[in-house]
Amino acid sequence: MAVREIIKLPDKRLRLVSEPIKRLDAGIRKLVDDLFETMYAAPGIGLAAIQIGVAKRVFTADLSKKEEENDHKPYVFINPEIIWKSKETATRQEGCLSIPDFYEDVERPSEVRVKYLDLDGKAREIEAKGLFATCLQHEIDHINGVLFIDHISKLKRDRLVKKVTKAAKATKTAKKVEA
Ligand code: GNR
Ligand code: NI
Repeated sequence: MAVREIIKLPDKRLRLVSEPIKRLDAGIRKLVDDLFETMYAAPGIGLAAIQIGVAKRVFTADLSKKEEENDHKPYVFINPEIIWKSKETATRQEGCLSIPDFYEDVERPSEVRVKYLDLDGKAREIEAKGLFATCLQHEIDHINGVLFIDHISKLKRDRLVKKVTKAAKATKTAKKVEA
């Protein structure tokens, strides 16, 4: 197990569409171990593989400390798909470990049903509401190269992207000066 580096905006890998997982081998189990360790260390309620630079359709989630609405435990979602979403929506403040120190309200379906494989390759379905429903949609967005800032106003998004791009350039220059 290892805590891995979480990649951050403006890293373009966050825009990759992750590949389906074909075989649940030792490599995938190690990846899932690393996802859990990195997620708990952050700490976060969910973490998609692309956030540690691996473009495979898998994420972990654990909301047991955060809410009591759903049945909580550490979850692994492999090749997840949203098979139903409620017409009713909910607005919730979101954050992302790949976009540090930025929080905005996002409106999404308030309940979703998700089909996925567990770590044993067993097909499962889960229905979620509340923060868990938000988290599942946020993570499934990640594996499709979508970020929560894509759901906010263009003005707010452009402002943020400009800020992080400028900060990344400044860090790069500082590193060059050091070297
Ligand atoms: O830890 C996280 N908290 C969170 C809060 C509101 C909506 C979504 C999230 S997911 C985030 C961790 C993360 O970035 N997962 O991709
Ligand atoms: Ni995120």
